[in-house]
Amino acid sequence: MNQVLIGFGANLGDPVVAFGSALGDLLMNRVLFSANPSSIFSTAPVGGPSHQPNYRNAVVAAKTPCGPRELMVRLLEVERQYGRDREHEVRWGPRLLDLDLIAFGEVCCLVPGLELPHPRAPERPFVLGPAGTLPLNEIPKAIRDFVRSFPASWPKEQMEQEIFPC
Ligand code: PH2
Ligand code: MG
Ligand code: MG
Repeated sequence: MNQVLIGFGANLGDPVVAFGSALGDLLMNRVLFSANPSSIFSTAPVGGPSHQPNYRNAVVAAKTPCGPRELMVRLLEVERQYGRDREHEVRWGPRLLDLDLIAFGEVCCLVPGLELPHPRAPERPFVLGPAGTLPLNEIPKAIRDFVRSFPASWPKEQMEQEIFPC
């Protein structure tokens, strides 16, 4: 099985409910195993339209029997099931559920529709902060050094104190 890190983000609907049920689906359908979710954080929008609501963000460290491409397809399917309509949305605009494949083991690749590790993850506090609350040995190696060197003070200021419900 492969060690992966998945980013969860949303700023429409009820993000906490969406996160919990999306992770539940991925576990029930045996896409993910041994999932370890971070807490959920409230974060100011980065990029995109200026007047969008704050996001909720979390990450989940997990194991998967899928390859990177198949996992990506499964994540996109779940986004769709939860109402995400990529054809009618603004880039980096408000969304009901965003599931980002942040890193997959030690894999580095750049092919259409799949870049690993996620190209913007190393500069995104809303990914590195939550990831920093998980044990480092559960963070895929491709992204571990970025997580290790991210300031540990960040999550304390942003923590919503919500347990990831799954
Ligand atoms: N996702 C984006 C763009 N901006 N900002 C925050 N705070 N959280 C996100 O998840 C996020 C974002 C594109 O996916
Ligand atoms: Mg995405
Ligand atoms: Mg995203």
